Amino acid sequence: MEPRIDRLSKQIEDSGVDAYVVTMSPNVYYFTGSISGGRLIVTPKEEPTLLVGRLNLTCAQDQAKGCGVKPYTRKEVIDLMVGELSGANPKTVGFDEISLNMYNDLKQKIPDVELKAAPEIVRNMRMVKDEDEIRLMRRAAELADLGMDAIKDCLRVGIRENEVAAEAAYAMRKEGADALAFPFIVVSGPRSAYPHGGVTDRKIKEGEFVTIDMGAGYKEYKTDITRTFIVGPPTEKQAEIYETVLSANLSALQKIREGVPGTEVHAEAERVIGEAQYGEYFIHGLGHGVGLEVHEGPSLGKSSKDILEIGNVVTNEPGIYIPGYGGVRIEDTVLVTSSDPVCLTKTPKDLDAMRV
Ligand SMILES: [Mn+2]
Repeated sequence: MEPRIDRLSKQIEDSGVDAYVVTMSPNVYYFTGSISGGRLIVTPKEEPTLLVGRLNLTCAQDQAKGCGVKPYTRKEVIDLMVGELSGANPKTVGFDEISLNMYNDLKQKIPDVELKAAPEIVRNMRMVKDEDEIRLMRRAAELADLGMDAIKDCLRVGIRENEVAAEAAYAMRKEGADALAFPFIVVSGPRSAYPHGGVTDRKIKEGEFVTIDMGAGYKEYKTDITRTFIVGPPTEKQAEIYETVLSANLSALQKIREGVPGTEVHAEAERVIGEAQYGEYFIHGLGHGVGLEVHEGPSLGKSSKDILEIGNVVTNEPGIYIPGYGGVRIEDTVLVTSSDPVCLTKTPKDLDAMRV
């Protein structure tokens, strides 16, 4: 397959910019294979150049493929960028992301050049995973499942949220995760109504919902999984809420197919939760792409403009959050294929499996 960096140079010409600067580390990795970060300057005709801080020079020289590598000091970096861009004599330069400082510094040197945020070029490329990426994401998902196994083993009355997080992190890292995909969320009791409630030292009590949202990182790729456990037998209301979220998850999963708009997948979950009279408590979009970052394209939500393609990897994470009471979210990382959607995360999610 054509190297990604070459595909980027070609796309530059089609997308109305004369040169492109990659500043986000995951994107630098995507195009060069280097974890060094830096600023990758890509023009349609010349060899791309990766400018890196001296701290990361050896790393970039060892890892970066398909580009030259040059070191910079903070004082030199703007001049070096301008120098690398000058060969293309650009009228417009696109960026995946540009800080206000970088914008102002560049504008002083090249006032007549338009500097344009053009994240969609890279976003659209990264949305469609190739076979190597899918292989790494499958492994990352297996590691997340091992983390969930560890959680199921340790979850009991009296354990603290932070201890639960520690057990899962240890299990995942010991089995080969090189990172956590993002900081843990372990929310118990009334805190389970906070979709992004972090972790505290709260002790878990009998009869509570405990929602754990976490993911493993494996060779730069991430996965995302959420399960809500119930400590002890569920009440009728807990069971009703849980089953509603599960139905929404399973129903939306069947919509995660090539050609389906992100809005439609979200709407399916919304329909199921709404019909159960919990619509007002489903307060976020259904899902997001996952890959080198835990939040990337495509999006599954009310304002999504994306249409699913084969090779997309997205989360499917409906939830119900009742203030003062608690909440449930069930999330898997799902691969869009030419036939049925495939959940990469495989931890069981039927109500019986969630009782600890
Ligand atoms: Mn998620």
